[in-house]
Amino acid sequence: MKILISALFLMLLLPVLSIAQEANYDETKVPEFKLPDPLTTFNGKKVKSVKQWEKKRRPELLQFFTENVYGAVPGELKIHDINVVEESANALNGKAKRKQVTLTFKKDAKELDFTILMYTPKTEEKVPLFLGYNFYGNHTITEDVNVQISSAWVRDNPSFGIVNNQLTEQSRGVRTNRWALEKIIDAGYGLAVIFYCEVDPDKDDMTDGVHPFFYVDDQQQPANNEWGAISTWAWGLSRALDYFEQDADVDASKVIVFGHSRLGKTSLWAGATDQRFAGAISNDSGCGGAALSKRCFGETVARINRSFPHWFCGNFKNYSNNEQALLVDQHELIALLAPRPVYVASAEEDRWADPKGEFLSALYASPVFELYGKTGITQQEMPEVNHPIQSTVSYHIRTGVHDVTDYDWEQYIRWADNFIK
Ligand code: GTR
Repeated sequence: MKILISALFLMLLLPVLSIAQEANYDETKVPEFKLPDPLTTFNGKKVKSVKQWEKKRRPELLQFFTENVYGAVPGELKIHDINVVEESANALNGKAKRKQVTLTFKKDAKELDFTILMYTPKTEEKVPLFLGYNFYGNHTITEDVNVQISSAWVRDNPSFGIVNNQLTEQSRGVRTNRWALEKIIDAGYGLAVIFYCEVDPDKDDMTDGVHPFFYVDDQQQPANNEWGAISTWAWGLSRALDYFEQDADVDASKVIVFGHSRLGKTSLWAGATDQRFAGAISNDSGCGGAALSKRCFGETVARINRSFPHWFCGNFKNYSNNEQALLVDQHELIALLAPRPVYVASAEEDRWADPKGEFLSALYASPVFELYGKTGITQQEMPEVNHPIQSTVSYHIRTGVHDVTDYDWEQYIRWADNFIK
């Protein structure tokens, strides 16, 4: 009887134990792993020139990430309508111009639109611009009452006044702390933001957002190699860039794609898939973003696939508890940005995102940047906290938690001044 009870107890406990194993915080439990060399092709040939990288290695890496990690965009969908819904030459106490631009997409009876909120410095010249998604609607990044409240689905957050998946006036300005808007404008940059759920709601439902635009017959979800949510969000950023190419205020050759956390995974993938982006910033992007998967530290592939089954493509599930079988790791995602500047940032207390794994990714991506004559990360050891390393590949770890702070933005601006502006 005793044995039976213990066996039963163990059976009940097993799922809990395996969940615990999916998040490791012990450096001694990091498995031995061999990272693929970004400059050796899948069939073992050394890449010695930019030409070999661009003709052979880059395409095969991009294809692997596309088919096995984020998923392919199944077709083309161009902007159908551009509608400037509101603008002002005198926003932010006379400091900036503001524009709210809705992009509409149509196919058969389907229609989708999302709105870009942009602030640009008051100048006649076209300006470089940071572009990024926000988590709770454009009106949350500023107290500016002229910013419209989105009606898209959003996860409830009663402390922000988000109830029944609807945004309300109460959520205005609740995320100003994450967007150093005045600093950005004062430094001569524009800032453009989009509410990510307008492109694809962040839930495990592949019948909403932009996904169904490409379904054939009664298809309900993407094929295993087709796009998860991160790919749809990256797609949306590229469509915003299509728009900037015709906007009089923006220098479309100097658009830096920025993102925090899941949206940092997205900014890296957007930068990798769309070489028009001048640079990319990953703020605390962690697993499936800048952090190496094979270290299995903090959040793991198994854990992220279980908590967020809709973020990656179906094929990525093959690597849950099987990271060592991946033919790539995330340093090669960063390498896909080369030779464009890329910034990887971590936070000391954000162990879930594995700061060390994020640093190592930036370090091991660097040889590809060096092939182009650019400077990557040249030191093997992580820098001290609040001591950024800035070059074409940049990295910092700051004090504090998983968040975006003024400190982060100050570093991004300084880096953009030197490597993009
Ligand atoms: C967490 C997730 C992380 C990160 C974060 C976020 O729950 O495990 O990978 O993406 O969410 O986006 O806020």
